[in-house]
Amino acid sequence: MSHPVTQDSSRKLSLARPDADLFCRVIDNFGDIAVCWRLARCLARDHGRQVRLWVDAPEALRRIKPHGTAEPGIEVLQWTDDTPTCVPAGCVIEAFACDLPPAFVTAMAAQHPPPRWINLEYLSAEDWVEGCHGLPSHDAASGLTKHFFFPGFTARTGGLLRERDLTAQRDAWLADAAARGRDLTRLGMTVDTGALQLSLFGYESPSIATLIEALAAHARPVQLWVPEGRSLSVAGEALGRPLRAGDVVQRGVLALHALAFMDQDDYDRLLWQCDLNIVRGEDSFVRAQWAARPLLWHIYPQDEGAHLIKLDAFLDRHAEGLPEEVAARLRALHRGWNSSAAVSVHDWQALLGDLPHLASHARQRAVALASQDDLATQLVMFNQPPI
Ligand code: TRH
Repeated sequence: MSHPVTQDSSRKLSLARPDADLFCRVIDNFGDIAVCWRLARCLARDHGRQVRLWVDAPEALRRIKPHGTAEPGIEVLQWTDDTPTCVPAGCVIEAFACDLPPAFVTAMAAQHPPPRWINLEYLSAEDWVEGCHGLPSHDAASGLTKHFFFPGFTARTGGLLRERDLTAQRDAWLADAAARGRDLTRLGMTVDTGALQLSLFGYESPSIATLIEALAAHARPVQLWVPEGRSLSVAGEALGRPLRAGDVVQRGVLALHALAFMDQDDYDRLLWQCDLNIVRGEDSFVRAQWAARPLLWHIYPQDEGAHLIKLDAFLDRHAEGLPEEVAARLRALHRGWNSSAAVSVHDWQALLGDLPHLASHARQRAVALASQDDLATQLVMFNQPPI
């Protein structure tokens, strides 16, 4: 059932009529395909569904799954202009309003009954999401109805992507020192157990320079793990030398380790073992919450500062229950990190001082979020009869 992504438009489809067709257009970076791949895998692994995943830029998928995408129940196909005509699945998911191929929509309209057409939206913690989740929208051209499916943080949204065994896997890994040691060595990490552990996966930010300065002067040793990418380039500029995977740079008590970009599942392990994770976009942001560790979110920047409204909406929910002054500092730090001005060394030091509060808070938040149905489960049930 599983096939590597192919560039060949003459490929044969191996799933006769799967349960879901999932279309993904990669806008930039990895988030679009990261979310779609994870959803496909949850549908296949946790719900036994068969999924055809159509992606226009398979190279992005290869970056997060460098060892391939062989997975029972999932067929990954390149979405090209000459997408073959095939019988659409009972559920067709258009990720992030990516516009389905017109010929495919025509094929959907020819089905009786037509497939359930889902528009999977980006994640937001804003209040309006509850009112829009599940709403139908009439497609005049085809006469079909599509439904908006909004991920979210509350019971009246589509929930968050979470594998059924994720918490158990995380806790087992953390409890098994030998497995942990093996995995971390495999990732090129030599962990100093006495050192504060941080990971950094964001976009460009001038605050990376002040973060390095604050960590270098911390009261105890620090290891900062930075996978290849945009933040690593900025860290290199701050340190006055280009950084490549495998490089280690010492500044005061800080050891900055440049890591090779890793498999998506390995990235989870990096998050699990850190005391603070700086994450970005959508998928790493959600994974940091399932890691149940303090996080700092580099939100994907949008025109006219629209992302700052989303950032505030998340912080309103996330900071609930934190002591007022810790919440205020966390909010100010997020604002600073997501602006073009640098966070001060003093503010970074305050964050490090707040870590014990933030750590127990992150554990409570993860438990509360995990009590809601996950996104794939909700999607299966959203279809009546369930897909
Ligand atoms: O890559 P992102 O910035 O993705 C995006 C896109 O820009 C997208 O267009 C936008 O809509 C969306 O954000 C909001 O960040 P994200 O979502 O965190 O995706 C990164 C994925 O890469 C995530 O699944 C984790 C994974 N990853 C690895 O697989 N290996 C690694 O080494 C690292 C650091 C990350």
